[in-house]
Amino acid sequence: MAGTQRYIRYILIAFLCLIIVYFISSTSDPRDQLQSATDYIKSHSGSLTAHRDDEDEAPLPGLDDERPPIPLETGARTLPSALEDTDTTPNKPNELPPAVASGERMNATFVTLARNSDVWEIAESIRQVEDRFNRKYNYDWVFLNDNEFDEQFKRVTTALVSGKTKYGTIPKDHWSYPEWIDQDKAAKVRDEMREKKVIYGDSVSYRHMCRYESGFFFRHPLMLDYEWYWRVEPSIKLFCDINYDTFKFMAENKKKYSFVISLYEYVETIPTLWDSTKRWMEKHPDQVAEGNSMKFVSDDGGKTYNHCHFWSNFEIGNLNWLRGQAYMDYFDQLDKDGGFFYERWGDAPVHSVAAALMLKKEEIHFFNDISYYHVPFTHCPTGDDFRMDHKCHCNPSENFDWNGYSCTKRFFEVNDMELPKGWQQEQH
Ligand SMILES: Nc1nc2c(ncn2[C@@H]2O[C@H](COP(=O)(O)OP(=O)(O)OP(=O)(O)O)[C@@H](O)[C@H]2O)c(=O)[nH]1
Ligand SMILES: *[C@@H]1O[C@H](CO)[C@@H](O)[C@H](O)[C@H]1NC(C)=O
Ligand SMILES: [Mg+2]
Repeated sequence: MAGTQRYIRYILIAFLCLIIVYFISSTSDPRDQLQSATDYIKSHSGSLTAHRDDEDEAPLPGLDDERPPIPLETGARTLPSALEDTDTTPNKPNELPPAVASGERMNATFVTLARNSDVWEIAESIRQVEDRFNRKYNYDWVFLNDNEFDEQFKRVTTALVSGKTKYGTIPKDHWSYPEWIDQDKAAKVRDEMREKKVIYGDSVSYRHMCRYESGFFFRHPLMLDYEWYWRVEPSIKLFCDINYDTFKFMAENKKKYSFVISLYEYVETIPTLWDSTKRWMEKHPDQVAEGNSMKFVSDDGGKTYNHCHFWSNFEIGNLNWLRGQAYMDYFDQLDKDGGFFYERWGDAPVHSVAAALMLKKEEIHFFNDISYYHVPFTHCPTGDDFRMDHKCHCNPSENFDWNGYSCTKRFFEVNDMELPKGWQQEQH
């Protein structure tokens, strides 16, 4: 009996050893394969970049032309299939993820106004902007707040931004009632707007925010170091790759202001904005540009406002224009008239009317290639080819451009621009 038991035990141990030997040999296998893939590449075309250059079409503007060769270790995974010419699914990448773009940088920064409680929503936005654009350009990012930023906000945002981050507190007098404002009158307006359910109509902080974005952010000491800005808000999305320096584009094409979405403003929030605007025009006729975009904001040659505006939660613009005499005179007129508090003027119509009247129409740019979402609207470029080429992930049926509430078609008309093919199919 005891002999048989020992015999069985020997067999079991031997079997176990066999399993262990098999296990060790099979786990070392992939390493062998990787080794041989590397050898394979070495014995073939030499480097991945050399191979890819044959296939590349004309490079996109601003893309780094001298891409560093891909290290063989990482190339090994994708290379064999590329060499054997079997297509990847669903298509071959038409370019490698570019490293940091070469060349000079513009005097530019991102800028975000936010509360500490916005940290996760702004983190989402930063990640989108970095992935689609800024990881190649590493521009700085300025954060502004009416309270001091806390450690968590700074840690999270610093970790996500590829450029330098700067944190500014807003001086009290840029975020409070000017002395000429009758605060009881302002409070009554807020009550009325609450009754009428005007969006943010009863909010004090929203009004300070709109006034700040209209007249102060570009004068913050941290912003004085820059000439160009790109405004980013919490919870936005970017849907397409941006493979060129948008700031450089603005400078080289003499643009001062830009947009991606335009629409009609709620009338209840700006009933007298145009009256104030006319007061400024009468006082400063010289500040109204020749060849401006009056037709974008007025249907009757300037008698009334048609409520069209560029949506300012996205902006790429020139800070020196905003800091200039004309814009400052315009803002001072509006601020004196009190509509930021007696009504609920938004910074979007304020920036838009200013841009439309004091810039030449060629100085305003529609960034069709910056596909963008801010609740509840999407700009998704019209045209399949464009979207594929730029690796867009927006749903074209959600494009707002040709919707009846959008003013973008009007912008095209004012500027004698041809509407893109297929716009009629997207008029939802
Ligand atoms: N520091 C600070 N930032 C604010 C305050 N209110 C709004 N903001 C910021 O100002 C910008 C605009 O505010 P939003 O709340 O996004 O206003 P909106 O875009 O009109 O509306 P929704 O995005 O639809 O809520 C965002 O970047 C906010 O983070 C505030 O009281 N303090
Ligand atoms: C950037 O622009 C600002 C504002 O025009 C200017 O004061 C500053 O000197 C510029 N910085 C550089 C490096 O050119
Ligand atoms: Mg917002």
